Amino acid sequence: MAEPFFTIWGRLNSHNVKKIVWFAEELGLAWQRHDIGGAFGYTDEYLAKNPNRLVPMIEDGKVCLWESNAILRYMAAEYGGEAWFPSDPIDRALADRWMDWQITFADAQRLPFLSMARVPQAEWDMPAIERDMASCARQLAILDRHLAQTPWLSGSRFGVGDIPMGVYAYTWFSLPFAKPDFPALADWYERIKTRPGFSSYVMIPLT
Ligand SMILES: N[C@@H](CCC(=O)N[C@@H](CS)C(=O)NCC(=O)O)C(=O)O
Repeated sequence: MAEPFFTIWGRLNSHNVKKIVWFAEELGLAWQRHDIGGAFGYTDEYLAKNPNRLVPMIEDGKVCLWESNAILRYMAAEYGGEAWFPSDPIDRALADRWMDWQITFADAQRLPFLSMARVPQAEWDMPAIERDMASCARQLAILDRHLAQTPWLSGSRFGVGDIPMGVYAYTWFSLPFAKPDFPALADWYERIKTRPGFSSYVMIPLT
C-alpha cells in the first residue's frame, strides 16, 4: 500500500468534501482525510491556510488548495491525464460547465437538504421546501434533457464533469419530498451508483 501523499481536509458529510474523496478514489490516489469543519471545528493552523472557514482543502506536497471544483480540475489535470482532462478546449469546457452549473443547483437544494437532515419534521417550512423543490426540478429538467442525448456529463465517457452533480444527485434522490420523474437522469444515476468510490464515500447517511 503506497504511503498517502494526498491529504484531504474536511468532514465527510460535506457535499464538497465527498467530491474530492470520490474523485481521489477514481484516480487511484493514495489519499488520507482529516475531519475538520462543521461539528469538528477548525484549528488556527487550518485557518491560516484556508481563511474561508470552509471545507474542503487539499495538500499534496506541491500545492495547498481550496474551492472544491478548482481542486477537482487540478486533480484531473495533475493526476488524471488526457482521459480525465481533455486537452481539447471544447471537450474540456463542455464537461466543465456542469461543474459550475452544480453551484446554482446546490443553492436550490440547500433548504430541502438541511430540512431533511437537520430539522425535526414538525418544524419543516413546507411552502419554502416546495418552492425550492420546484426550482430544483426546473433545473434538473435541463440536465435530464441533456442526459437523454449523451451518456455522461463529461461526454462519451465518465469524467470529472460528472463528479459534482453525482454528489448532489444522491441527495436529490434521497429527499423525502414529492419530485417528478426524470428518466435520463435516473438512468445516469443508476450508472453512477455502480462506481465503488461513489457507493463507499458518497452514499453515506445524510447529516
Ligand atoms: N465554494 C466552496 C464551498 C465550500 C462549502 O460551502 N463547504 C461547506 C460544507 S459543504 C462548509 O465548509 N461549511 C462550513 C463547515 O463545514 O464548517 C467549495 O466548493 O469548496
